[in-house]
Amino acid sequence: MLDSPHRRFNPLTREWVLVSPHRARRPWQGQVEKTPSATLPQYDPTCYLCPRNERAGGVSNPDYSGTFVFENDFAALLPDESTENHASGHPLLVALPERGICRVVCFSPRHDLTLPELDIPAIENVLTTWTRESADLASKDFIQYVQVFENKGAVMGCSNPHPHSQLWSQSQIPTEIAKELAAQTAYFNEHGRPLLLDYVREEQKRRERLLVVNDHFTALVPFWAVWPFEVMVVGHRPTAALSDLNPAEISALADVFKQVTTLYDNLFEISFPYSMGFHQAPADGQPHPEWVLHAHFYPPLLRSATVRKFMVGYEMLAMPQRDITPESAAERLRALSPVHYKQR
Ligand code: H2U
Ligand code: ZN
Repeated sequence: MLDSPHRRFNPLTREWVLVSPHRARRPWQGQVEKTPSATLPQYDPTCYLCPRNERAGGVSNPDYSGTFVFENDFAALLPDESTENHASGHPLLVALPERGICRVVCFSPRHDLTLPELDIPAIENVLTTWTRESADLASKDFIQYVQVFENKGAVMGCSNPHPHSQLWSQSQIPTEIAKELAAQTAYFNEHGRPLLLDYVREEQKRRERLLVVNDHFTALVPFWAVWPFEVMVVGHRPTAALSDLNPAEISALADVFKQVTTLYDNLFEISFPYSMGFHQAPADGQPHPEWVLHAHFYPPLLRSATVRKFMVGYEMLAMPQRDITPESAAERLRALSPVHYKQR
């Protein structure tokens, strides 16, 4: 496809990304990441997420067998109403109170099993846990948005290798969601159809960025991807939240998650780091016909297990930039074995 420098438009956020396809060939003498230790024990007596162990706050985990949910002991948001006076006395100095609830979800008691290594029923169990917890948080009158996410790997700031994820819920709509809401609402008002359904239909015709397609979900490298091996998983019908999914859709989503994360691990034959999260519509009590539930995977690695893409100088100061095209990233991922390298 396009081989010379160009920019691409992200219609979900209405932002641009600079694409420099020729640039991945440049030499690298910079930082080399440590590869995560290949073998972890099934149980680690020093892990604060393993069953029966004590967490930092002094509470002990139960002897859990499926997923395990707890309130974050160091939560970024607190549910209590603030009694502080936030007025600064100047319109250029604005601070507002923010309330919320943060939870941690362990995928399973196994310290050593990441998403692609879990079987489909166990992944479905993770999905139904995220669904139940999201719905519970969304039902609180002061909550307007629930973010489900997983930081995986030390390079993404994950604090513990025991596979886990988080839910942060808050009283205002966060920045990324506000951008996606504005774009999807404007598109829906103009065309009468959800933006993401039109997008997925077009990608299914073109095929060059597709990774995995089943009856209910499509995984692809978005046309406007910023991260080298970024992936988006999109539903095939308008759904505002995880709780709108029926059992067949949950199974289909588990299948796509297993396949995508297996391809990821197979790319460099390591446990592939990323930040992943769902974008659900705001929990604001309004109908959201414009919204299509989707997940974003943002992995930092670029050309090997040890060389990452840095979003620095130009990206911090001007706009995001990528080195390989989304089409070549999709092609590389598609060419990999669907069987996890540890199971071969
Ligand atoms: P990350 O690895 O993605 O940072 O998630 C771990 C979370 O677990 C983190 O938000 C919480 C941290 O606050 N945590 C506890 O709630 N209890 C503990 O004993 C340690 C970590
Ligand atoms: Zn553990």
